Amino acid sequence: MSPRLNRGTPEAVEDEREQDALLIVHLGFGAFARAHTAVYTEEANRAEGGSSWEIVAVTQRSNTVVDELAPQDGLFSVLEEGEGAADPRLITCVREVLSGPDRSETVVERIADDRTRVVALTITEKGYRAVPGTGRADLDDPLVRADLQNRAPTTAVGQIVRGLQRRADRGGAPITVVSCDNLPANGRLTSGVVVSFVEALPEAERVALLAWIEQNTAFPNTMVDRMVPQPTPAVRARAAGWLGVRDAGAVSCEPYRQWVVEDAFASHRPAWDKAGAVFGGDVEAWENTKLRVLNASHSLLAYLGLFAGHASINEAVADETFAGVCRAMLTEEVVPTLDVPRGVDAEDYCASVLHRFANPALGHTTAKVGSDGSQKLGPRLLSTARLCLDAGIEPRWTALAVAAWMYHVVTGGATTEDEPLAGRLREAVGERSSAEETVRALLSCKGVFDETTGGDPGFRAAVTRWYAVLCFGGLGALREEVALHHAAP
Ligand code: CS2
Repeated sequence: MSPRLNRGTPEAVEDEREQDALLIVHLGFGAFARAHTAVYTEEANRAEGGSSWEIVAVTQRSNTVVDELAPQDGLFSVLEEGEGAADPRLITCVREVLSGPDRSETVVERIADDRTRVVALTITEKGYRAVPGTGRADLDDPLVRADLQNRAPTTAVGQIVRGLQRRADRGGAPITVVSCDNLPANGRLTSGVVVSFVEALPEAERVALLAWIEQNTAFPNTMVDRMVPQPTPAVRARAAGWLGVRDAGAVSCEPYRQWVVEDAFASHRPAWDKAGAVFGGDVEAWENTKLRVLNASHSLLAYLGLFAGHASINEAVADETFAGVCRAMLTEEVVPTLDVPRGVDAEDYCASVLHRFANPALGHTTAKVGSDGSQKLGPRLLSTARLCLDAGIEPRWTALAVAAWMYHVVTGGATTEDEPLAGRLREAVGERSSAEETVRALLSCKGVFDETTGGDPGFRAAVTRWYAVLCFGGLGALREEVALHHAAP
């Protein structure tokens, strides 16, 4: 077997560990973090003329990333794929890789460490363990409950709070918690989850900590964008070809990347702006636009693609019926109810997103984008449904996306591996056989649908019509039905 990438291999940039480097503790260091946030940090360091920021990479549940990166001293390569791709690059700013579940005490200690000025999060929607629609931690979640008692916490919120608590006890420097997940107002959500967790602690711990957090911790909202598929053996083979050594941590991504960050930091931050991040932009409008255009279309194409047997997003968007559905959803339902950021042309933005989806080299799978649907539907699609219903627009295409998700759930696509509410959804559906009963049961699932949207008779009727076509008509019938709707005024 060929040798493995590490800081001793000649291909790696040999640089001394900086004694005075500041730290970013990154919770959830999966493929996205490696191809997005770490790339910005690497470039920011370079722009500043040295490695002034180092990342402590923490995994959430599995140890795969530790196994990939720890033997390589945190080094890995990032390979852009498709039109406009830059040369591969080696990322050198990760200096420690920790298993969150196994090394929770160290994680807490790193967050408390005075050199740490940023905690970054890419923990996915479900990692926040929030009660949907409330912005507060789910205190009924067994792991959250355990962490309220626990000094060696396993949840992200538990790790952050225990780290801040230790930091406060030591009178540490202010710190910023930067959420990089696809959720509206992700900073506000993180702050709500952290504060509600602290509020549930015993009074002796609670009062001083709340005051410290209020004065010393910032939670800026951010919008992150870059399509990063699950790394495959082919990606690792390409990296090895480039490096001449094995790289188990290599990731691939599209050339495009964007990061809009609210300029509200409590203390130092990396010069991410020098790597292209935009500070103080129209963050809220960007978050909503990206979620309701890009992520919504992504989910729509994923579920329609899974239905039709398309393995990747680029295959799904090459299917004219589905591309047409996507364009119709954007033009008829999303854009009329969306406030785009200043200076952005909505049509151009939508077209650029569909162009990015068509990247044939990316291999972004419909299964991956379709995972965790119960967590993604709300911010991506149901917001549009609600706004359309309020504006008197029938959200027929958004309803098709929801129906296709339901089909995916009912036909067994949503396993416990890739859907946190799999058990609850299965239970809700039970033995029901009619389209109407099934749709009604799923629309009543709290944690996915709120009462106003899930309980709206017009929305239910639209979802039921599509669901029946998917279940009892098949692909041909779906294509015909879509054509009829396109022809309808
Ligand atoms: C995708 C996102 O997996 C998914 O749900 O929609 O990860 C998407 O690729 C990114 O948000 C693009 O920025």
